[in-house]
Amino acid sequence: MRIDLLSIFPEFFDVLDLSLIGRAQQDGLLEVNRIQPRDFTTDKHRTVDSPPAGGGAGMVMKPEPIAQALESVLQASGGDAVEPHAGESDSAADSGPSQRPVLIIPTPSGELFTQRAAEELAQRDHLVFAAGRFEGIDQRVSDWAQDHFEVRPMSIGDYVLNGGEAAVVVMAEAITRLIPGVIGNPESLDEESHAGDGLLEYPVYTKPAQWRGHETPQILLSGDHAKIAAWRREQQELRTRKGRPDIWARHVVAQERESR
Ligand code: 6GU
Repeated sequence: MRIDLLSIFPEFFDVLDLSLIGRAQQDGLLEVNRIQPRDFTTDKHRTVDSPPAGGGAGMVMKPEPIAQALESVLQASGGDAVEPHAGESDSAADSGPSQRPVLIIPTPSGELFTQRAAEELAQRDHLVFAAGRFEGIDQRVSDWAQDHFEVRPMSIGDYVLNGGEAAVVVMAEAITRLIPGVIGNPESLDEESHAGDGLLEYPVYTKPAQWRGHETPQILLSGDHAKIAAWRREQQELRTRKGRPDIWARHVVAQERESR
């Protein structure tokens, strides 16, 4: 997978060089590029923002530096993609319908980024994230980009960040860990919260069995794998019902549909 990250603070993404995602890059499973929109400005001050049309607070990211940064991405990833919809006929034979890169625009007004979205995006081979600061990016970038990308405005939750960068780090981590080979033990992916049937994870314990007056549940020390599995399932249901009634309600509806 190739990931391009556009931001006026490209150093924000240095955390993606650590740990599992850093290793995935070293192993060639993942290529991460950072692009500075200021490199595509022509004025002395390398201006990327401008006051909002129609008035109002704050500043808006100007369209041209971001569009040029995105064009540089298209050129670097096979120049023909710069032509709108190019290659749809000739690449259909070898790789199915041609896939434009996905352009994810982090914004609190976007579609909610969920584990389902992460699973879907982990199948793609080219993701581009364009993080805006200030009050966001001129809407025409998104309109223009439709000809070259599959454009997905996405939000990571109902709260407001100062810019899209932290959201990009969250989404990039959730997506890239699903790429085969990035995680050593892929079985751990099936059991965790929001995977599979969407229930929250069960609580986990390790040695010692007695710790500061708190005990590991006896059943986990019993060696009875069927009982352990049943106990874990019960814990998942309890946690979900109590902590995330919204997920529990959806789960109950899905179960009823299955049993009909
Ligand atoms: Cl994706 N961006 C910003 N700026 N704030 C957010 C967000 C994204 N998701 C939730 N809040």
